[in-house]
Amino acid sequence: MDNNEWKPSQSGRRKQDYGPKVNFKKHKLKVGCFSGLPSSSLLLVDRMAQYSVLEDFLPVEQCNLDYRPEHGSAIDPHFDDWWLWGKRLVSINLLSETILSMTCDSEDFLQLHLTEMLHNAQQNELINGNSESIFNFHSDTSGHCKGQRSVPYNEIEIAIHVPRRSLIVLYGNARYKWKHGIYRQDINSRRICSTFRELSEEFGEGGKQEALGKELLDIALSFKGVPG
Ligand SMILES: O=C(O)CCC(=O)C(=O)O
Repeated sequence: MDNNEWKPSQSGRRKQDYGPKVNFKKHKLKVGCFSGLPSSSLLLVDRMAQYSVLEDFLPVEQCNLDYRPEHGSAIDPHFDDWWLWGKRLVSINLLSETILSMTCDSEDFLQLHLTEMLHNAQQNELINGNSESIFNFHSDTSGHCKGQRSVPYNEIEIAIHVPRRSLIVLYGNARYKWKHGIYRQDINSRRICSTFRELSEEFGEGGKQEALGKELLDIALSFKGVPG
């Protein structure tokens, strides 16, 4: 990757983009000078298909992001575009580990159920008497102690440890309900992330823009790309 140019991006990141030309605000998409994903990704994309969740995953875009602690690199919590990109976002995490932070703006409540481990911790706290109870305890009809707590989604942050050289797929609620982001304090040394994106249904079989979708896929999967 370092043999190709890195372009400055937002929040202290640099990027290399292999993908079509897009105007997200106007919902306009064209081939532009897109020449395909890079040849180095052929093996990666092949390997992805070995996982059932990615069996039919056909990316039309690869975006490489370069994060460095000395540049304060980060990415604010966000959703990836819903009009253009499809149901799965696939990222490969390179050079160093990080934490992917997931947050949700919903004012609904999530019902948390006490696990055995939390139960034990709670018992310790009760015995030592040094912490306030965070769960409401009650006994069910069989006399077992149960703990539950309702928490607004917007007060929850899920920290996902992302090891070096791992692949993560965001789909379902992780794609459409929860935002994802990376805080600058979670970049401890240079980190590169390659994100692969597929097209949405509008560009698939039977969709309004099927022909453009097919043209883009043919280019992407020729693996002859140079960064745009
Ligand atoms: O660096 C990452 O793991 C996340 C990248 C990301 O969220 C994006 O490119 O939209």
